[in-house]
Amino acid sequence: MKTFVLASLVAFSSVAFAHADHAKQHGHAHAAGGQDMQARADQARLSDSIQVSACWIRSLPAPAPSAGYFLVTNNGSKEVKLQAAVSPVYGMVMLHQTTNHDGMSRMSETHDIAIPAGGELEFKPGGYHAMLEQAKTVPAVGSQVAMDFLFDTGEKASAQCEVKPANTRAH
Ligand SMILES: [Cu+2]
Repeated sequence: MKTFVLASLVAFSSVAFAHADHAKQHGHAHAAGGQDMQARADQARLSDSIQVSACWIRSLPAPAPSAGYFLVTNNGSKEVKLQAAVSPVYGMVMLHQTTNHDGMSRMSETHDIAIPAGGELEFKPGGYHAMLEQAKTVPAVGSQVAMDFLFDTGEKASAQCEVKPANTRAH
């Protein structure tokens, strides 16, 4: 697992730079996985009980990756785990978590993020997010990007994510 250490007060551009480094180091290995995930998403059944809503993307100019934020709602009677996300616009999507320790912000790849039965989990700046890399086209601010979310139940949820400018801090 790769982790990043960032001073919490660094400018936003430095955060973008760290992401770009990450893409350079790991882009190839994850790209094949991205295609597999897309195939899995195409075949997965749309869930009746899991929804993804309020999805938006903080769009950064390439080669820096963009970040996706959204709300996962689990109306089912069992805990579910989010395993992966895919989008036709990005060659690679990873699930990341940002944590803070002693004034340092770290970002690491994460898997199997649990959403409790009857509960919800918000992916938001400073916490969980989807890291969107290898943009095939640069989506215009204000446009919508489709994303599919894969769960350990074998089901998926779909969302349309609004593209917002790089300086967007929250919803
Ligand atoms: Cu990230």
